Amino acid sequence: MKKDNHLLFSKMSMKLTENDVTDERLFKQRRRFIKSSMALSLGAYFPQWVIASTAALSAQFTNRKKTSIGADLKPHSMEDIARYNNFYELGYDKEAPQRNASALKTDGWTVEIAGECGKPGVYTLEDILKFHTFEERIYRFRCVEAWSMVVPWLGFSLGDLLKRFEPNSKAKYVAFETIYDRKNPLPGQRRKILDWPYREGLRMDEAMHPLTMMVTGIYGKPLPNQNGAPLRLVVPWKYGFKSIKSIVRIRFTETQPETSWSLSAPSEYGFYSNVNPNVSHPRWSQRRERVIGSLFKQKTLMFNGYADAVAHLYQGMDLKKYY
Ligand SMILES: Nc1nc2c(c(=O)[nH]1)N[C@H]1C(S)=C(S)[C@@H](COP(=O)(O)O)O[C@H]1N2
Ligand SMILES: [Mo]
Repeated sequence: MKKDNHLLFSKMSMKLTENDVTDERLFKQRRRFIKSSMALSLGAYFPQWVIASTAALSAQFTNRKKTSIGADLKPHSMEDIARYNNFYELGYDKEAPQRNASALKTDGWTVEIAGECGKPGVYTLEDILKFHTFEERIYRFRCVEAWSMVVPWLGFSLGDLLKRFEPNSKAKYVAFETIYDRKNPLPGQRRKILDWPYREGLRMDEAMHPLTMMVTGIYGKPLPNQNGAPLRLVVPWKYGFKSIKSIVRIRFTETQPETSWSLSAPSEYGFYSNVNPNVSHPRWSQRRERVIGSLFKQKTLMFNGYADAVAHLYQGMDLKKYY
């Protein structure tokens, strides 16, 4: 019997109260409210809807149970986040994933856990998600192509999930794979643009780092297919291609796993691929980034702004090399 993920998610999101996540509509209203308060002097007339929404807004933004991670960042709109994508399985131009989103079927999703651990097996999505507390974290997201966004992800620390499978002492790395059905490939998988399935990996300490996230939603709603439904990785200090989408397999390994982009162009896309403005891509600079939906470029930050939290993981490594 197939499980409907949307049913599963609606059960799951019922556990989240309204105050736990950023509702995009309220977020926009709040900004409008702030703008209008600045524009109007004290005692000036406020339109009724502004007054009516203020109580809900203050509850939404002061009482929600969410981490403060990224509270200072302004997230992009859902339209931007769900329209401008890289998801080669669903096509190669930026809007193709949205166009072809319905080709990805997420009903009855399972994740195989394999390799160096005590609890290998095939788990349903429900098995994977139960026991976890969902939280919203607003992260910077920096693609290796030198564009960036800010996204309010919903999910939990990957480490909390991995621990449940009892990785053993040989587990030095974690490998991830995206859905690939040879007999029924997704539109973008009919050509061998990459050696399918899309594969990614992390060193164990990177995978267990509390900032590394297993993501199931954006703006408090289930992930759009084009953003990697029903389950994806987000590693905010690494270039976007490390954040593999629509995961069906997780394997604990003793040796560094092969990763799709390194296989396809090893001199351009390394295993580590930490965001680093001081090391150019062979074909372009990484100093600055184009902010999606804006005319401006901004400076790229070391480790995408997460250096305080993650730099210690790379002590002794030569950060001038392109990893
Ligand atoms: N399976 C899979 N995962 C993927 C990709 C892909 O093509 N296939 N693209 C990567 C790249 S290059 C980026 S920048 C991000 C984009 O995530 P977004 O579309 O949610 O912004 O997904 C990453 N994960
Ligand atoms: Mo990317």
